[in-house]
Amino acid sequence: MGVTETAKSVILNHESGSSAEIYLYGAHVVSWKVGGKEKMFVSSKASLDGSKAIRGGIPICFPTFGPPPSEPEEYARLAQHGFARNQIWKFESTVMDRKEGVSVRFIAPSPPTDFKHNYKLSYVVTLSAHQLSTDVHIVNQETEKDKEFKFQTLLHTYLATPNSSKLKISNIDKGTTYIDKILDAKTVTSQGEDIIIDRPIDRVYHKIPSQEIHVDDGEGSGYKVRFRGFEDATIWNPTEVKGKEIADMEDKGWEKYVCVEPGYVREFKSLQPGEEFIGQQIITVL
Ligand code: TA6
Repeated sequence: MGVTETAKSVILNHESGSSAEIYLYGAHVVSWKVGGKEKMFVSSKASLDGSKAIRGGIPICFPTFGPPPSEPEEYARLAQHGFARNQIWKFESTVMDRKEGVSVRFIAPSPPTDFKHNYKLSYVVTLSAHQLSTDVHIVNQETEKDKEFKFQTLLHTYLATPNSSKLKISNIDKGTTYIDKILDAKTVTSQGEDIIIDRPIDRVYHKIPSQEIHVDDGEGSGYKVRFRGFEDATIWNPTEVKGKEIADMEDKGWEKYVCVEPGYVREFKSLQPGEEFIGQQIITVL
């Protein structure tokens, strides 16, 4: 069968030979292999014992992304990227297990007691021959009229690449604005140019019309990252300049990945009682 449960993770195996492993800690994809090759970068210095968020794979950011906002108070006291990546999720069910794909669903536990919102957060991971699809589902479970639930969410995907200095990231439409976190959060308008990693890159693009980003690894392969529901995307690679400051980043780890991170992060998404948000990321190996 294509789904194996262990004490700490769920492992998917597709008949094509592709596989994926998702830790219950953070519902965190820590491995995705296609043709025997690892497609997720995970730092060899990452903590895998649940003591801190895993450096690599696909961390889920929720209910905030980046440093918390200054208000309201219950959001202001959250840690960077929220708490979902540090929670122990529950493996709920196998959604399908056949030729078309192997798919499983996880449910997040209740929020910390001082974050008083009634929502349901679930995550569906689907593996097929050359594709990994990861969907975040958020439902506002309040019943009282007008009790909205606001959040940000993002999939902080570390795509493994052989040499980040050879990468070319493209297909971000001309005219899309981004916040350049390296340039003191300056807002810049994209000219549709390719992104190369020749210095630290940390950009939050707002509402990318194509909803599709291409990564050419410079060695004949790469990825297509499509997203639906999510509108924004961050592109991040710290290079040596900033990567050396990250305690759990392996030496030269920044040369082995680029983060392409679909999300809903430039604004807060608001859900009315009973409303659902679905954010989908579909990564295809090229
Ligand atoms: O998505 C990029 C980013 O927000 C960067 O600014 C950088 O700090 C990175 O995430 C890593 O965050 P982390 O909390 O996992 O160290």
